[in-house]
Formats: sequence, C-alpha cells, structure tokens
Amino acid sequence: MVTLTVCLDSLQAIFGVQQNFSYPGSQWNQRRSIDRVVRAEHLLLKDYLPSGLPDGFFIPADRDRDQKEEAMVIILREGALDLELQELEQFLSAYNVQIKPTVGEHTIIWGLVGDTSKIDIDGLLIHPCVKDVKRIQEPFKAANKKFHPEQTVVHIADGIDIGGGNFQVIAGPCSVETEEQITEVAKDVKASGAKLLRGGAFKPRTSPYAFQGLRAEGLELLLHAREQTGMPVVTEIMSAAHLPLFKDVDVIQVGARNMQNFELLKELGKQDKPILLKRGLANTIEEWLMSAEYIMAEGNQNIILCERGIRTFETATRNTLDLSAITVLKEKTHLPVIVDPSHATGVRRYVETMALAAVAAGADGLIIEVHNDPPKALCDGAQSLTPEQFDTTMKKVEKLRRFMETEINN
Ligand SMILES: [Mn+2]
Repeated sequence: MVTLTVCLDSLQAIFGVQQNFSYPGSQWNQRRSIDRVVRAEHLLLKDYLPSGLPDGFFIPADRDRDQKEEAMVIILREGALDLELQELEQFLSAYNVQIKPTVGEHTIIWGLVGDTSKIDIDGLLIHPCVKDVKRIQEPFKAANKKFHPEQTVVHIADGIDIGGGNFQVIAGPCSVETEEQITEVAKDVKASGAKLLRGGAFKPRTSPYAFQGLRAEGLELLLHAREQTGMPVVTEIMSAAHLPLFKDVDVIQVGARNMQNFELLKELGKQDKPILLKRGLANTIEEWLMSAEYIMAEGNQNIILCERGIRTFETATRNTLDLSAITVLKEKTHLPVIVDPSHATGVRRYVETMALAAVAAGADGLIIEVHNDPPKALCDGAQSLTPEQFDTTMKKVEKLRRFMETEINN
C-alpha cells in the first residue's frame, strides 16, 4: 500500500491525477472528473505496482489543457549507483524537461514532464541504471487530434475539398497509357461524379521489366486530360528529383513503397500542394502518422491519408483492407482519410463492396482504378472497374452517403 501511495504521488506529479481515490478500483472508475483510463499494460508499469491494484491509471480531463506537454516515465534498475543516476540526469539536462522522481520500496520511477518528443528511447536505455522507458503520449504532434481537435479540410480546387465532412472520389486508370485512354476515362469518371482524376506516370513496379509508366510524357497527358475535363489530377512521385515536373500537378501521391522514404517526405513538406500519403504495405498506423509528421514538420499541413490494404497471410485478396484503420485514425488524427479498395483487394468484383464498407466506416473519400479496357490495361487491369461498373458503384456510394447523413449520423 505504501508503494501505491507513492505511485499515485508520482502520477499526480506527471498527470495532475487527483489523489483522494479510495481502493478498490471500481470506485476510482466512478469519479466524474476522470475521462480517460490508460491501461497499466500500456504503461508497462504494471509489473512495478503491488498486486491487486486495478490495472488502470486514471487521467483527468484537464490533462489535455497543456497541449505542448508530453510525458515519459523512466523505471530505474534496483540498486542503481548514484554516479549512474547523475549521468542520466546530466543526459536529460540537455532536453529541458523536469524530472519528478518517486522512490518506492523496491522501485524508483522518474517521471519526465515537458517536451519529451526529442528524447530517443534507445538513448535512454543505453544508460545502465535504466530498466525501462515508456512514452505516455504518441510521438506525433502536428498530426495529433489531441493538439488540433478541428478536422483538417484539404483544399484542392474551387469547390473541391477533402475532409471535415467533404467527401470526394478520385478515379482513373492505374497508369496513363495514351492521350485517348486518359482523356476518355477522365470524361467517363467525371460524368459518374468523380471530382479528381488519378493516373500514374511514374510507376513503382515490383519487376524492373514491367511497364514503368510514361514518366514525363505521362504527366503531360494527364495535364492535357485536366484541360479537357477541368478535373484536378492526382499522380505519384517516386523521387524528389522529379519535383520540377510536378509543378502543375494538383495532388502529389506518395505510394505505399515510399511511405518511409523520409528524404522524399521532407522535400514534400516544403511544397504547398496537397499530399496523398498512402499507407505502407506493412506499416503500423503509428508509423504512417509519423510519416505524415515528417511532411508536416517541414510546413506542409495538407495531407490526405490513404488506406490501401496491408500485407497479411491472406492470399485471396491482393492485400487485406484494414477498415479499422479509418476508425482508429478518426480518433488519433485530424487529417482526412480515404480508402483505395482497388489496390486493397486487387480483384474487380470486390471493389464495390469494399468501397461501400469504407463509406460506412466514415472515410472522407475513395480512390478507385477505372480503365476503359481493363483486359488491355498495362497495369492493374484485374482490379480496374470499367466506366459502367464505376458508374454503378458511384450511384450506390451516393445512396449510402445520403443514408449515412440522414439516417445514421443524425
Ligand atoms: Mn495501380
């Protein structure tokens, strides 16, 4: 029980937790001032607390008021030497954080308060006196909904916004092939209600022998299709060296394979164009948000996240569409999130149902591959809808959206 009191002291120091809780835990939960429960496993502090303690810590609502503050907890090794502790303190002095020590019967915990985002956890673990380190908050700030509660609306063109209640569909072929192809598809998808045109010019293909895209010529054809239809264009960049070619592109896409190309992300952070950031094949939501953070840290706040399926053991679909990512992202970030059911499934006949599922899950938009002659497509024909199929899908998407707005979300 002594340790419990000590731990509560420490938590109060770190979080401002109200201290007059009475054991057992059920009563803690009933307190009105408490709105969030951080599970002890999450904090990795469970092992250091007396058994029988309810495995949750309670953080009052007003914790979020100090928006710049991040907390970190260092658990020190038993029997750590004074000299080692001094060295650790000296290491931390470079970071302008306050140390709030708590001495328990068997455990010493240092709570760090302040901007701990620059402190490298590995750098702390090197110190022999450190047993464990846990960050209390997410390492992303600019993308964090806690710090920016209002939804980001990414403005693309007159009357075309994504996010904050604005839903858009991006459609077009996997890759730009010919002038006729891209222009024809653009006109078709526009007639069905798509507001943005997609089309790859630089294609990251698994095989170096596969069609690599028309590159600069592809961009020209895409911009020509924009002239013909008035649709803003979305296309993928693979290297920062190509940026001058993208100066007239409306939205720059970062493909799944480049999600962690940090040098590219930094360069895109210096642009003022919206960035469509696809999720990597095998990346966590947090890693994805950290990639968004790379762009935002350089100044560009106009990011649209795109869930496009992740790699799992399943082979019936090209990837596994992680629909739960939408709902997780809605909680964690203010950035809009759209879904790509084409790459997620890889199979034309699965695209429509997954598009509808994404709408139901609260996506801010869709990006769908459409080809005027899928069997002859140079890339991703198997997952491309025909313009007729796309039209049917769009009608259902619109119906579902109306239903969501009028019947579900009202
Ligand atoms: Mn494709």
